[in-house]
Amino acid sequence: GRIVHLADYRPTDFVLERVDLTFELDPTETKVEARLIFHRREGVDAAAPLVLDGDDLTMTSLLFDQIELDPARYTATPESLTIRDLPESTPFEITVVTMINPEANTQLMGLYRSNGIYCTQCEAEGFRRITYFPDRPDVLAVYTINIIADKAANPLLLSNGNFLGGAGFGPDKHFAAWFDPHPKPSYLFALVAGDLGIVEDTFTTMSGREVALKIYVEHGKEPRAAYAMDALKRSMKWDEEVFGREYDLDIFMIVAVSDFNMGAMENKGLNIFNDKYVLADPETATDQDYANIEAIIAHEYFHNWTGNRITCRDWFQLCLKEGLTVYRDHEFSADMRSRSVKRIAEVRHLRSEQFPEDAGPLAHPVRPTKYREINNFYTTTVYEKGSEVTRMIATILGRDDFKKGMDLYFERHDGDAATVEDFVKCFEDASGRDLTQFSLWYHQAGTPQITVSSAYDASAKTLTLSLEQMIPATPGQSNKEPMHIPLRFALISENGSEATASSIAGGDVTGDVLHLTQRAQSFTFSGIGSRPVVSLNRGFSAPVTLHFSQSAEDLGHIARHDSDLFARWQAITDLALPALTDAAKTVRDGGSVTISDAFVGVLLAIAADETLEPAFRAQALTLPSEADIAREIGGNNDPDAIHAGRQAVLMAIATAGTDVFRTLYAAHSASGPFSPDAAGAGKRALKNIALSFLSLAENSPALAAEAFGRADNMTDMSQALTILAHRFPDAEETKQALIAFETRFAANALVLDKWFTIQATIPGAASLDRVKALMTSPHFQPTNPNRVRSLVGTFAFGNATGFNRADGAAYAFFAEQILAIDPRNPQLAARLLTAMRSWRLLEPGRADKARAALTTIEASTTLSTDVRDIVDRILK
Ligand code: BAL
Ligand code: ZN
Repeated sequence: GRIVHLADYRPTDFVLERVDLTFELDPTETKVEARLIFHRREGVDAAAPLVLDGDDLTMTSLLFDQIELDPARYTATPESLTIRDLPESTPFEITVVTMINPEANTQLMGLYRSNGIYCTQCEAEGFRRITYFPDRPDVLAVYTINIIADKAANPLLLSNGNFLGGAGFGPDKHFAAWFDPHPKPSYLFALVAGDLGIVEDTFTTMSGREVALKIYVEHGKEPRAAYAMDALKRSMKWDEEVFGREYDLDIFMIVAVSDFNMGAMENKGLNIFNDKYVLADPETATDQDYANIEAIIAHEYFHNWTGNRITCRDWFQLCLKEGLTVYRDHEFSADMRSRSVKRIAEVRHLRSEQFPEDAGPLAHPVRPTKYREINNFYTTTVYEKGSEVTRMIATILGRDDFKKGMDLYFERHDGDAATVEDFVKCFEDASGRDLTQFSLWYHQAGTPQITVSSAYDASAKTLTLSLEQMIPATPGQSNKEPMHIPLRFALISENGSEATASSIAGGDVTGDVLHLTQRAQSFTFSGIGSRPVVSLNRGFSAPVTLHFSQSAEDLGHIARHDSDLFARWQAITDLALPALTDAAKTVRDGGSVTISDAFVGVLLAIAADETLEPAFRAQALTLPSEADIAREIGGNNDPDAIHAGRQAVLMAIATAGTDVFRTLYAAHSASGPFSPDAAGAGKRALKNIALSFLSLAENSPALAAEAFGRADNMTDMSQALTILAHRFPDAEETKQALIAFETRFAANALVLDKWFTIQATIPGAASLDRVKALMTSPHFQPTNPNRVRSLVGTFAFGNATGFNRADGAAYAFFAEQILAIDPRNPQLAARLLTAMRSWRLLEPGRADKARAALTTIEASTTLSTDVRDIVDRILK
C-alpha cells in the first residue's frame, strides 16, 4: 500500500448529500444497492471525476440519475469506481449495486457473519468492502437503510438511528427500514441481522426524554447482560452530570458478537461488542472482566459525543476521539471505583504497553503524520498516551477552565469533522493560556526522560529542585524540542505533613503543579524549615520517566506517609525495581539473591495496614512484572535470569511475610455473598495475592488446590488455577484442576479462553509444546480472534521465558502462526506481531533468532499491507 501523508489532506471534490442503502441479505450472495446523491463542491474543476473507494468489490449495475451509465463514462475495479463527465453544479444520483459474500469475509471488516449473525465493522476502512463510497471520516451524510432478509433465520433487522417500520416481503422474507437523522461518516455505519435474545430497559435523560435501551446477546445468555445494562445506565447518567452530554436518539442498542477484531465499536445508536465485553456473571467472569465491561460500555457510549457528534477530519486525528474518550472512561471508572487504585492500574498498563511502544521501532506521535495502514494505528500511543495528554490539559488548566474548554468544544464543533488543533484551540480560548508548547505532546514521539536532583540548604531554608528533560530519538524524529511537562508535587516533612514554600523562584508553579518548560530548569522553594522529601509526579500527572536518585529512606518515607496513594505505590515500585534488576544480575552471574530488610519491611507494613483499602494493598504487593524489569535493565536482556531473579525476590518476601499473609488470607477468605463492586474485588485481590505468597512459602499446591475446590466465583477459581499451573505445573492437583475446569466450562468459550491463557503463560521453555498441543484442542478455533489471542497472543505477549526460549523455537513457531493467520485476518496477524517489537533489547543470541523469524515473515511475497507494515518497521 502507498503511504498516506497528513500534509496531503484536502476536502473531497464532491459533497455527499444523502445515502440510501438497501441490503438483500444472503449468507454468500448479499446484494447491496447504494443510492448516493452528490454535488460538486464550489470551486472544484468542472472536469474533476468522482472517485469512490472500494475494497474487493464486484459491481453488477450502475445507474446515473436512474439511467444505466455509459461504460465509457466510468471505470470500475475492485478497489475503486471512477465516474467522469459529471454536472458542473447540479446534484446527481448514483445507484450502484454490489454483490458481497459475508460468509467468506474472514477479515471481519465490512459485512460478515459471526455464529450465524450478520454484523458489520466499518472503522476504519471497512465500509468500502460493502459498497463504493467516499470512505473517509470527513464525509458526513444522513443515512436511510432498508434491510431485506429471510424472516425465520433473521427475526431481527437492525441498523443505526430510529426504526421507521417493517413488513413482510414475499412468502419467507421481511424488511425493516431505519433512519439516522444525525449526519455521520461511513465508519459509524452498522447493520445487524439474525436471531438473538434481548435484554431491555429504559433511561430517562436529563431533559426528560425516555430512551429505549436494548442489549442483544445469544439466546440463553440474557442474564449475563445484566451488568452491562447497569453499566450503560450509569454511563448515561455520568455523562450528563460530569460533561453535560445528553443522548440524542430514541433508542440505544448494543449487540454482542463472538467474532470481533476489536473490543467494541461505537456505531451510532448501534454499538457492536466483542461478547467478552458484555457477558458476565459471578460464575464465569472475573473482577477484571467486570471492570473491563464497565469501562468499555462507557467508552463506546461516550463516543456518541466524542467521536460521533464530533468526529475526526481524517485518520491522523484518531486521538481526537480515542484519547479523549479513553480519558472520559478513565474518569468514569475512577468515579465508580477507587480513584487511586484505578490510577495505579492505568499507569501499570501505560508502562507495560505504551512505554515499550514509544521506546521501540513502532514509536509514533499521538497525532501521526503518515501511515501505510491505518489499522496499525489503533495503538496504545493513540489511545492511552492520547488520554494522558488530555489529562495533562486538565491538570494545566485546572478543573474549571478544563470544563469551560470542553463545553466550548461541544458547542463550537458539534456536527464537525474536527482536528486536534480545533480541540486545543478551545482550551486556549476558554482559559487564555497559550498551549503552543504543550501541543508538542501530540507531535513528538518518545517518553520524556527527566533527570531530577534536589538540594536542601538548611541555613537559607531553601530547597532547590533541578530538572532536565530529554526526549529520546524515535523513528523519523531525531531532534526534539523541550516540552511543557506538568508535574504535581509535594514537599513532605519529617512528620508526614506537607510543607508550603513562602516563595518559589525559577519557573511557573500553580498550586501543586510545577511546570517544567525548559530543557534544564531549577526551582527554588524558600521558607522550608527542615529538609523535606520530594514527592514528584504525584498521581502520574505526566507520562514520563523520572530519574531521581532518592534514598531508600526517602522512598520509604513516601511509601508510608504520602497522602497521595498513587505516590505511595510509586515509591514502593521505586524500591522494588532496583531489588529486581539486581536479582536478575545476580542470577546471571551465578550468585544467590538477597533483598534488603528495609524494602520487605515497608511492603509488609503496607500489607498489614488495615487502614488502607485492600485493593491498594494488593497493588502494592504486586511487584513490577518481568517486562517492567526488562525495560528497567534496558538491553542485553536474559528473560530466564529476570524470571529467576524475580522468583527469588518473591520467595524472600513470602518467607519473611508468612505470618502476615496467613492472617490476610484467613481474614479475607470468609466468602460472603458475591458482589462485583470495587470493594469486593479489592478483598478478593488481597486474599488471592496472599494465597500466592503462602503457596510459594509452603512450596506446596495444597492450599491453592483447596481454594480452587472451594471457589464460588471465577476470580477466585482462576486465581487458584493460575497459582497451581504457574507454580506447580507438574503437580497432580494441577492436572486435576485443569481437567475439572475444562469439563465444567466446556460449553463456554469465553471461560475456556482463561483456561488457554493460564496454560499459555506457564513460565519456562516447556510452554511452547504446551501451546502447540492446546492448538489441537477441540475448544480452539483458529478463526476466532478471542481464541487466537487467548492462546497464541498471551503466549507471545505474556510469557517472557516461554516465548523467548533460548533456542528460538518459539519465534519460529510464532512466525508460522503469523503467516497462517495473515491471509485470513490481517488485522489480527499484524496486532499479534507487535509482540516482537522489543526484540532488540534481548541478549544477542536471542535477538539473532528473533531477527531470523522476523526475516522469514518479511520474505513472504503474499503479506497483507497490515503485516508488511509492521514487520518492515520492526526490522528497520
Ligand atoms: N473506535 C474503535 C473502537 C473504540 O475505540 O471504541
Ligand atoms: Zn474508542
